[in-house]
Amino acid sequence: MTAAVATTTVVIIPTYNERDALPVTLARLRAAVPAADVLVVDDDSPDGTGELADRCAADDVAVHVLHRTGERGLGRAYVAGFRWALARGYDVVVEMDADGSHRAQDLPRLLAAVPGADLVLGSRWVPGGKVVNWPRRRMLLSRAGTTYTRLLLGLPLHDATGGFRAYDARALARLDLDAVASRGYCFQVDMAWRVVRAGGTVVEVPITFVEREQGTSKMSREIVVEALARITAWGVQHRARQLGRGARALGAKVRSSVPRR
Ligand SMILES: Nc1nc2c(ncn2[C@@H]2O[C@H](COP(=O)(O)OP(=O)(O)OP(=O)(O)O)[C@@H](O)[C@H]2O)c(=O)[nH]1
Ligand SMILES: [Mg+2]
Repeated sequence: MTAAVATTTVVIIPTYNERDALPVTLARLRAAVPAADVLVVDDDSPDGTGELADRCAADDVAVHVLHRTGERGLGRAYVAGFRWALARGYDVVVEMDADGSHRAQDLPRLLAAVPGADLVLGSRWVPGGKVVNWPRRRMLLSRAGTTYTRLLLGLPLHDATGGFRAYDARALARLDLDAVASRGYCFQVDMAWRVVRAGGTVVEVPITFVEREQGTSKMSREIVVEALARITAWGVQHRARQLGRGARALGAKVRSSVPRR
């Protein structure tokens, strides 16, 4: 009889000025999924979140901290975290916000869906999914972002912008992380789009998303503008490729209909 090999999981939490929220999130996460390790990726937060994370790591061997200096941005922070996780051989890599919006108690359901999926998305916009205390403006932005993404990229997902997700590390390792240029929240669309284009399986699991109770949002006009510009550019490239393929197929048909001499 061969012994079952335990799956190893790391939850990556990017932080920028999350001093009040981080300890609560870590405590809830460690209670809900004690077997998972945690990697906090802090971008030199002026409020001391990085030092606080170091103190949490000193008290708990499952908690690790990656300090990035001189650069900011959710996308690059996650890519640095992914590289850290892949270098250490974790089987499953989770993305989770520090601000309490992603509930640790939903994580076991996400992890349960990983076998057989390359990416499991925690989804607000599938039956059973919910949003609590979100201003109407944010709700509209999220719905509009997902609809735009579906239309332009043909991405068959209900919540492509969400940041509570679990990757099979093998699928993550197959992606060219150097090519990921997205900085803000379009990073989430970018990654889902890459998994789908690589032929990967994406599964959506309903989650309850709770508006942050502490700290301040990093959502800005720049982040929205970047998302619009990048998703539009990807969409145009995608549709041009589809047209090119259609034209080539038509060419083939036309050629094949010409009688051979
Ligand atoms: N390392 C790092 N983390 C970031 C950066 N920007 C945001 N984060 C973290 O990414 C997570 C999501 O950021 P939020 O500000 O909550 O963005 P949001 O969820 O779209 O906005 P809210 O609805 O206001 O919460 C949080 O844990 C942030 O601390 C960044 O530049 N670097
Ligand atoms: Mg948030």
